[in-house]
Amino acid sequence: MSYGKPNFLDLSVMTGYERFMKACRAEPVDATPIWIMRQAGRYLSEYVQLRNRMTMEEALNTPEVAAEITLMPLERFDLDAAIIFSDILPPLAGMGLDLSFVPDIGPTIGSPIRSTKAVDLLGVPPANEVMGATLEAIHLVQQQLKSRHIPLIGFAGAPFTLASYAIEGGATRTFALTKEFMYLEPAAWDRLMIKLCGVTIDYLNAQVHAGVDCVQLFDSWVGALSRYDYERYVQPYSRRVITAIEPNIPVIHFSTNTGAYLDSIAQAGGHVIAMDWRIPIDQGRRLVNKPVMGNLDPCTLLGPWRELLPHATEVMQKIGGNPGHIFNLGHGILPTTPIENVERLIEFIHNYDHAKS
Ligand code: 1CP
Repeated sequence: MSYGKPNFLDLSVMTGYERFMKACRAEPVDATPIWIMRQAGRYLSEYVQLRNRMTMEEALNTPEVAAEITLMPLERFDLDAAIIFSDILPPLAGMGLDLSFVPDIGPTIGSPIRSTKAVDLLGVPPANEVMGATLEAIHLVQQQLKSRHIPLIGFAGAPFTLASYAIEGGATRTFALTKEFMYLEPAAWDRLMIKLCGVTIDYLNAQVHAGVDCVQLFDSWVGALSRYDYERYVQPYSRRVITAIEPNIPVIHFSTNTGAYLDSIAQAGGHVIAMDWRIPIDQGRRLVNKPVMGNLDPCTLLGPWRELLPHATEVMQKIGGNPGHIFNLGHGILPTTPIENVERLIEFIHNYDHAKS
């Protein structure tokens, strides 16, 4: 497809790979790169059909299937990046926790961590041993993507978000058990976070060696904490992970609900800071002083185009042609999203002309 008028500079049309990698380094691009969090998932009928034939675990553990799902959104849409089909939680199973994906409920941990002894029983196995299927899927996807000139994003859960699932056993509204453990057992919390760091660092670097071009660290639920608790109980560990990632690989550091301390999130590290819609993206960008990703509310894709258009325009106007922006939603795309809205949004972002707005 054509991208219409170049956005910021009169450059020749770039590949998705160039557009994405340059945006990570705050270099000028011909059009704003766009991908969509959870782009390989339930809003795609072909994904739903495939999942009717097999469980989440089967899909995750069969490299050919994981590769096929990763490529599904690229067959439909003109996206500038792919993200490997996996989940943030399987590494917890590798550590010895009893993970299952329960249909219509979500991931649950059978015997969550409720004691210091449980922390000490957790293993720290190498990713090659326990995440082999995902690493193999990365190989398979990269064989397809090289000729398409699209980067592949690898990912992992950040230590806090992983710890919250390990302790709560599943989704939670208050994170009360996680915070209670953090306050009551600070030494065990430290041991737990160090183990999670070890597993996450090894897993992200194994993904890099398998061929991903970029990694994203998902700290989806850390916004449950105050700034004080983030800096005291979490930031050192997130920093430890990010600083240990192979050099020259862009790191996207994602969180939600952290507008009040996004500067602190950025100080933990990451080349690109991803934020949700609760903070205007220009305000967020000033706080982090780095390239940014985001930040459209996924619910805006449920409405008609006449409502989606002003919301997407607002994000673009707030960026105002400054280099270092990857367009994305502020959190994962919802299963009820109409496909036409995704198509129109991508076309709109690629053709957006900052000079005219
Ligand atoms: O594009 C993609 O879909 C890539 C694959 C991907 C990613 C990046 C999946 C597949 N999961 C994730 C990350 C993930 N998983 C996060 C971080 C991103 C975010 O905050 O959205 C989190 C918190 C999870 C945990 C998880 N796994 C949930 C959320 C539960 C909760 O606590 O509210 C759910 C529902 C899952 C299952 C899952 N993972 C992925 C898919 C497509 C699904 C749905 C499974 C299905 O098909 O029923």
